Amino acid sequence: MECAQVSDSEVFPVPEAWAKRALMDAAGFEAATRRVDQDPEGYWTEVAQRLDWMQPFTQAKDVSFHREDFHIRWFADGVLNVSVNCIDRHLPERRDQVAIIWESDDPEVYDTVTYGQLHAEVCRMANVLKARGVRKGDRVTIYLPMIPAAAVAMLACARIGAVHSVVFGGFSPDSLAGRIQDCDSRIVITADEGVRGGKTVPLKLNVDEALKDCPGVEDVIVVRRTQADVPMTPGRDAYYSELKKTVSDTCDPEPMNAEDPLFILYTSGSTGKPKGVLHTTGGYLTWAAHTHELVFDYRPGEVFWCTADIGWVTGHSYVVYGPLANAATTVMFEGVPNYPTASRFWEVCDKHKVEIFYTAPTAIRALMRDGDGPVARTSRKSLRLLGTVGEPINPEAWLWYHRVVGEERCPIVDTWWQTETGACLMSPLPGATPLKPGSCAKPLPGIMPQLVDADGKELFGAISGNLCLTDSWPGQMRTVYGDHERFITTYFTTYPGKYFTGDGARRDADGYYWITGRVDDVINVSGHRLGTAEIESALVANEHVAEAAVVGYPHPVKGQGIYCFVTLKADVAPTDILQAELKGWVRREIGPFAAPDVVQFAPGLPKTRSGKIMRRILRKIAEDDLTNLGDTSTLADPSVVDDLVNNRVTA
Ligand code: 6R9
Repeated sequence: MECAQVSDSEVFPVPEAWAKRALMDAAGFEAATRRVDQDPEGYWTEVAQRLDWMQPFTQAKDVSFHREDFHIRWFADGVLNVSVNCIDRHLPERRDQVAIIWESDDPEVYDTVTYGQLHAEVCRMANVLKARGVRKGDRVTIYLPMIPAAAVAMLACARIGAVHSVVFGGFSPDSLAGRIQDCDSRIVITADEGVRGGKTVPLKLNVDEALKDCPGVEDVIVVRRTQADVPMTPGRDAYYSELKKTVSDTCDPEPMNAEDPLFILYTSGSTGKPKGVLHTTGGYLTWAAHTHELVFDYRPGEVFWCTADIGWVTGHSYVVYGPLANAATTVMFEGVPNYPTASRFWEVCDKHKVEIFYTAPTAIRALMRDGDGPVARTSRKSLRLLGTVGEPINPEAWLWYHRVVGEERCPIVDTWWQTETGACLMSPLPGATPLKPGSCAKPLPGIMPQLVDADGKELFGAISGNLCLTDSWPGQMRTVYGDHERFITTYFTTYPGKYFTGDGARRDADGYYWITGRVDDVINVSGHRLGTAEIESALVANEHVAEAAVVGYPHPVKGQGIYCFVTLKADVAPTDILQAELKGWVRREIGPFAAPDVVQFAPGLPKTRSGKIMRRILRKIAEDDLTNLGDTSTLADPSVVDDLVNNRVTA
């Protein structure tokens, strides 16, 4: 039975001091969970009171996951503005409180932005956008490094009702172009260059390259970061530093309906090109702010640091929107964990007196390899709470994080969620939940997980299955931009009437959830989500490649590595040079974080007689689990498997 295995795991009780100080202790957690069950409308109405509404809503929840009557609406007739909730309403008491601490890549350089300054900056950027013709509902692409201007640009869009689409600065020109085209944005905000780990990233040059395929873009606003001399196209490109001189530092906020779009964020799925996940105004902000307070036991003014890039959903919800809605001091870090040394994270914690620190397991595993020394030589005494997100954390890394970084004093919240869910859905609460290393513990009040078998039948008790959610929450995505049908088919048809997460999970006898990873063709590389189909289509776009199949395999630092099986065109010789070339090719086509770890040339791929590639077999080979290849008798040509096994490449 499953449970035997689970009961071995060590349990870390809630520290007494935490139970006392917590906004929600164990009893409170139970009460909230019961309350939302008995009176959902009352519960959700109360949760949304944390925001300032220009016009109150009359109904909190209005949802059906059934195809005949499919709709997801929260607080639908309420009116509010996100930038007002993140800035203006804090001004009377906190004009001079630091909103953003910017820690640059260079450890000698940092800056702070107060709420008062943030207000003026956001208004200026909003006015610049308006002057360039941006109106409510228009899409604005943001391709910026981790500098305060990135948060300013997002909030400026929110102020005037424009819909932002932030594209991670690590994406290639091609990936950027695809995202600009898909949402048809006429304007791009970028920087001359980004800086990471002592190296520059040619953001403006990437934009120029991307725009060769985006004739619809009329305006490029360039924020100066390095002052590099970059080409400027007259009539199209302008420096923000010039534009902002011409506008006022006040800007009336646009009253937005709760269900008006706030942003689009592209994410990888199991098929086709990345999907534009659309989030709306009222529900998203309610959920980002509520979970930021609950999960991190957050009180206004505390110094909160989420290391994620704003190009990913974690950066949206826990660098910008959640913290700022809660009047936080949020740290924005431009650099990388190991530059200039493996002590960097902890030095930044000491320098800015960080109280709550939130990062990805891959960073922890990478730092763990350098041993305890780089951690031990810092103080970290300001730290009270640690968090992880993005992928399952292995118990070894969890224990190291707990013992070495947190000195057994700081609870760890392992937060499970997705781009689609807007913010956290399952996590321990530091004052309420005993911790089990590697488990994201329990659903937050109002979240209804269900495990189902392949046929969609509900599974009870301690068991593994496919993870669904049977009901909505305010921060749920509302559609795939431009393709509502794809939204419904992707998430609500595998198991009709339920949202399918794409994750597998195990529930133990205590009702704790353990995410086992994706059950679809999505892989998670260093916490970055990638579709194997995307990498395959990048590979087959190469002139030498006839066919490709990509799978993930366990990687000690990245979580998963990228293993590519590539069939070359008939007249192409399989050389080491070509192998390296193909890795570089994918890197350039998608972005550096998508570079394959392994390329194995395959004269043939294992296919069924109907031509379907049997990925199960390829996964086993990539994992080096050759004893257990399963039934290969249904293959069109079973001998291809022998060739693949004999020529397996070690990373
Ligand atoms: C927030 C974010 C979502 C996928 C998700 C799951 C994995 C995220 C996790 C986790 C185990 C956790 N994931 N958090 N797995 N434990 N605490 O990462 O969004 O980039 O959309 O990725 O990441 O597989 O389905 P996103």
